[in-house]
Amino acid sequence: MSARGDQPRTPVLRQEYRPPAWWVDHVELDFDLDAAETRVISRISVRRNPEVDSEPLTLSGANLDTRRVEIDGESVPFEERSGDEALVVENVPDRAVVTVEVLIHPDRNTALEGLYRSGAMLLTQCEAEGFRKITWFPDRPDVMATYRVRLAGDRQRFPVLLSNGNCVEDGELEDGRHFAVWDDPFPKPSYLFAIVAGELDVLEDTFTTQSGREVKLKIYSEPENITQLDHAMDSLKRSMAWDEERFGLEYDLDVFHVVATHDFNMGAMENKSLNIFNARYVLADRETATDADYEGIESVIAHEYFHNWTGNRVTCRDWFQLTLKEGLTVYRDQEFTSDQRSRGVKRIQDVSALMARQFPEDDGPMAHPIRPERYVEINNFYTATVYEKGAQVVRMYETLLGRDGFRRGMDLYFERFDGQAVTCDDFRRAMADANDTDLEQFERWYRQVGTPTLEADTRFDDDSGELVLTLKQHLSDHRDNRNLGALMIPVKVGFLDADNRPLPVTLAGESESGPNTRLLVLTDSEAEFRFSGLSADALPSLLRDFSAPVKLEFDWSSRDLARLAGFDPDPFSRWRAMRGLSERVLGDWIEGREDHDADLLVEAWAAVLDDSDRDPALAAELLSLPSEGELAQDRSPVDVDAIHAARKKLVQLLGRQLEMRLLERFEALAPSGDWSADGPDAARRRLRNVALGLLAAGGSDGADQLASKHYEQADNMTDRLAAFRILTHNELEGGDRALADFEQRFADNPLVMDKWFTVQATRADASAVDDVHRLMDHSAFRLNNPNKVRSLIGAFAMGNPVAFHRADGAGYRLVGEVLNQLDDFNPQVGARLATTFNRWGAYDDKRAAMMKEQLQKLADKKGLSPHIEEIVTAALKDRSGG
Ligand code: B3K
Ligand code: ZN
Repeated sequence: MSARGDQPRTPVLRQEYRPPAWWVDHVELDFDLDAAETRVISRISVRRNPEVDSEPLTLSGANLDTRRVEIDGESVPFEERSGDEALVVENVPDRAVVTVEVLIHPDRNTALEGLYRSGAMLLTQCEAEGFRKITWFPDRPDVMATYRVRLAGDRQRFPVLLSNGNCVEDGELEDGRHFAVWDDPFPKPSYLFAIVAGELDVLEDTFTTQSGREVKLKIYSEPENITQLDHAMDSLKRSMAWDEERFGLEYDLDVFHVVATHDFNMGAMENKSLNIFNARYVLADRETATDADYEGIESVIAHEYFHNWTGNRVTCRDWFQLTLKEGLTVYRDQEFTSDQRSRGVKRIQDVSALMARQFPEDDGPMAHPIRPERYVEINNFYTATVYEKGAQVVRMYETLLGRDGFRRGMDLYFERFDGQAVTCDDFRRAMADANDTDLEQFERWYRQVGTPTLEADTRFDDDSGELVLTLKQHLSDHRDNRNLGALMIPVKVGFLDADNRPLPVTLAGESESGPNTRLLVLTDSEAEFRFSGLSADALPSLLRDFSAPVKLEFDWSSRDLARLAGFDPDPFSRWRAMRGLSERVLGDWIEGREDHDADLLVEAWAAVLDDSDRDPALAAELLSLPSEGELAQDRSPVDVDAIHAARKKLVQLLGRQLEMRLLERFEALAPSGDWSADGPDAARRRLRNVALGLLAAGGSDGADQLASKHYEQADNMTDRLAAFRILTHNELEGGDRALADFEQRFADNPLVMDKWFTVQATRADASAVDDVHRLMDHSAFRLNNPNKVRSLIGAFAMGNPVAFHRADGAGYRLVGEVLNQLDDFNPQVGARLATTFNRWGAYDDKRAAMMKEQLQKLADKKGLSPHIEEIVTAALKDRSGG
């Protein structure tokens, strides 16, 4: 046996996938739990894979203090070296039980990966490669095994002992200790393994599946938060019912656990039957959670639950296939929310989030396909591209095959692959085979990099009397796109007549008139579509419902955008037209041109306000402006101050010109009955707060009193937070009072204090840098808590361009310094934050140089983590500014 030491970091390549030389059929784990030092004994039943060339058994491990290695009970000598990442065990018989004993140190685990401590609780996070921090193992997703886990620990400190599957035994031990044995009959990859130990309270309920089995549902939190679990429980039950109804998918074990923790690197984790959640996606009550929090909880609970089938029962063969489970599961949670709430509004929110977060990735130094070709650190690829763009790609199957066709594909996918680790190609073939159709060309969506452009043009052919639509597609100029060929792009189109009524869309040559929205499929780099029965002035509405993740280019007049914004039957198209119009006004101002469209925009907003009773949630979406970050996206060089000034001017203009209407809305939308978290009530609150925000920005007389009163009388967090933000961001009279009151009211609630930090970090003023510095010393702030880092530093770097890009570089230095520290103890969270320097090359020379300096400092740091190294190296190589 030998052990290999530190390997240079070379990228892993998708094309180099090889099946494992050894399978693991069964895993037995024995934990002797203690925060300072936990003893782990693993017995893994290995079996040589006859289908690949013989290789010694190679196990992955990190930071393990190895005490013993045995093959079939015979101890084998091993070399102990710190930093070892591979343990190569020679001469293992074709079938054997390998026993390993290691010591690990949860208390010292600041990266929050593997077994770590959060408050008094011990818990695990294994995806993607955290299991190797618990024991030596072939820690890759195509190695699937059944697990039996024995947990032992002090009964007082760890009254609750949980792992995956069913509890098959528990009991007392000597010295005040106790134990529990958990058995998970479903084979799973190691990344889905989990344990939790601690003093937790539980909310219990049951769900009866469609086949009549009763499932115990248990949601755990610290005892003081036990009253805040009802919404999560309700969301879970609705998710379970929805998955049966929509996809025929039933839960498969007798118990389902959710555990909330305050120290978590991301949102939540779908460990088999033991989902672990960031507390912010579990805990809610009226006083402390906003309507957006309620919706977030509902969708993350659903997402992790849905992973039980899309991710756990059918999992990924290798990490390049991540979008197989993530894109699909995001698509499923989006559908769930659409069915529970408003489909049109949800679509707008999802697409606008995609444009705000994923489009910049596609444009930046780390641009990658939804199925990446290479990675250094896989944790850097849990991106908006893999998740959100991946979900759009899944949605295109549904668009192309229809809802029933998509369901047939899903059914076949589970029929073929239940219990297996598979690929995106397997999924695509199931979709194709179930529908007896060819989806070979569709595969290119998994390989293309960047956001494709769809160029559209219309003309009227006088000879034939047909309206002709030309569509052309372009891929971005990336080396991986060379020789890829054309994509298969579903494009939903419609037309409005001169009175803004929808017209039937009939292709030339068809005898019957077509539907009002028509699906065209572009399969060549350019194609022409001819329509009959449309006059030359029919107004095209293109890419309805955002039927493909592309950038659409079409030369609408501002007047036409206003018409679409007001009358298109597709809510998404209305939103995009309204965005187009505001971007035009803002673009003119940013570039110092005179505008021609501001009046048109005011008129369009007035119309939305007048009509807002019908659908207040949609109205609130329509009355939104692109953020400063989004306005910076396609600009180079980015003029931070001009963008800020233009946006501010527009908000003021809208606030002033619409003052009477906004006041009327604010009064009319006042709550009439008891508070409820339901969609319609939340929508009214939302629109009301939009109105108040505009009034304040417009400098309306009395806006400060109105906002202060709104703050003081709020009986829920949505209104209180909105009022606090409006007071602070507009520097209104009463702002200081609200700031102090909010802090004092919620000092004991870390999730609400996160909001308090964010409001201050995002005040668009150069002095916010100093506030952030000061707040880092606040007693509620901890740099070793990811939620705190995100709510203060992340919010500052990503949501406050004016201060982050402060001319003297103070914003950059602050983030650079934080990154330097995070690199030492939580590189995963650090790497995310490091992407805020990605577009350094798009700024003026002075700013570019200062941002680059921060990147270079990190790059030069001795012992820099591979996580941050991968991000900064890519950023430094990229001078284009994206
Ligand atoms: N699968 C996890 C994410 C794991 C992230 C690892 N760095 C949560 C989710 O997507 O549901
Ligand atoms: Zn997921």
